[in-house]
Amino acid sequence: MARTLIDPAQVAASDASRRAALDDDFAALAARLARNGGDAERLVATIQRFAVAIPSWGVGTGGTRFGRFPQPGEPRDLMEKLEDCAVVQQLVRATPTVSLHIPWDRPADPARVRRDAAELGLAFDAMNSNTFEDHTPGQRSYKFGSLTHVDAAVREQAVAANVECIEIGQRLGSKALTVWIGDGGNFPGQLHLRRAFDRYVESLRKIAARLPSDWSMYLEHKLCEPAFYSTVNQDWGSSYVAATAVGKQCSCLVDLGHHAPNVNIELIVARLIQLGKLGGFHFNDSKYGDDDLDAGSIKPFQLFLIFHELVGAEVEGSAGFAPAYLLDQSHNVTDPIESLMASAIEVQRAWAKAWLVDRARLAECQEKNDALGALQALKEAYECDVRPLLAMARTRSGGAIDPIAAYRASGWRAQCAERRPVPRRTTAGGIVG
Ligand SMILES: [Mn+2]
Repeated sequence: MARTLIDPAQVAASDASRRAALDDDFAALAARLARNGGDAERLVATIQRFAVAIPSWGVGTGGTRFGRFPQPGEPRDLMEKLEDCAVVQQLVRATPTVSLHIPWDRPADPARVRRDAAELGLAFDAMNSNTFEDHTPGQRSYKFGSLTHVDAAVREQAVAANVECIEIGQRLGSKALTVWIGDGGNFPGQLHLRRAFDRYVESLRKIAARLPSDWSMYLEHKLCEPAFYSTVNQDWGSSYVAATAVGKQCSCLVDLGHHAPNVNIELIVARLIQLGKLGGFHFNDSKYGDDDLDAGSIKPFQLFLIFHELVGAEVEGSAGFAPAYLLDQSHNVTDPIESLMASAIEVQRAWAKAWLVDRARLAECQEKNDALGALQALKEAYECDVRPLLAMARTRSGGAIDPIAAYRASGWRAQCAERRPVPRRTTAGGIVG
C-alpha cells in the first residue's frame, strides 16, 4: 500500500455526502447505456486502466516571459514535487507516473528517489532533456542551438546531456527519453535550413546509439518559440522524417500546443498512427498558440476527436500501439495540484467518450457517404455525460468522488505553506516546450 499524504478519513468524509447521488446517477446512466447495448461496468473497468503521466515541472507555478506569481507552499525540490504528484494520484487515481526534467530534477541519489517515489505509489515515466537553456557556468552556450548547433563541440555537449538523462532514467525505472529542442532561427537567413536538419538527425542518431534496447525515444516538434522564424523540428512531417531516419526505437510525440491555429491535430494523429510512428502525447489546450492552458478547457471536442483516433487504433489493434501520455501545461494562475487533477479527469473523460462511439454505425455511415449521420454518431458519444462513470472508476480505484472538493477540504496547500516557507530556488519551471 502506498503511503497516503491526505488523510483517508478526510477523503471518506468528502465522499460520504456524494455517495448516494453517485449511486443514483450511475444506475440511471447504466440503464440508459444498456438500452443501446452499452455496458457501464465494462466502461468503468476501461476508465480504470487509463493513465496519464504528471510532469514534475507541472506542480510548480508556471509563468510567462512577463513574470511569474508563485504561490505559498510550492514544492522546493524533487521530493516535494513528488509529494504533490502523489496527492494528485491519491485523489484522481489516473496519474501513477511522473516525468522528470533534467537537470531541473537531477536526483542526487536516483535509487533512493525511486524507492521514495514507490512508497508514495509513483513510478517514473519518460525522461525529458533540457538543452534549451544554459545551466552550468563555464558550459558551452545553447544560445544558438544545441543538437543542431554549427559548433560540433556544442552538439556533443547536448548529446551528452541526453545520454545523462538516459542514464539517470535507467536508475529510476524509466523507459523513454523525450527530446524537445528550442533550436531554430529568429531571422531569415540565420540558419542553413537543410544543414541544420542534417545536424539534428546526426545528433539524434548518436543519442539513439546509447538507448537501451527496451527504451523508446520521442521527438517533439514545435511550430515556433523560442525561435520565432524557423524551428529545426517544426512540424509532424519533419518529426516523422527525423524519427524514421533515426530508427525503430524513435517515434514522434504530439504536443497539442505546438501547431498553427486551427490545424487538424486529429488528422496528424491518424497519419502518425498509420505510419507506426506515434510515440507519445503532451496534453494541454490553447486558444491562440502554445498557451499551455489546461487540457480540455478550450476545445474539448477536439480532445475527444483525438481520442477517437487513439481509441480507434487500439480497437483495431494497430501493432505495437502504446503511446505515452503526459500532461504538459503551465499553471500560471491556479493551484497546480487542482489543475493537474482537473486536466487528468478531462483527458480521462475524452478517453471514456471515445469508447462510447458506436463504431459499427460510424463505419456504415462512412460507407454510405452519410456525412451527417457520421457526425451524429460521434456527437452522440461526445454529448453523453460520463461523469458518473469517471467518479465510479475513481472511487473504486481508491480515489475521491470529487477530487478537487476533497483536496480543498484537506488543507494540503495551507500545510505546505507552513512546511515549505522559503523557495530554495527561484526557477520553479513551468515553461517548457
Ligand atoms: Mn510538450
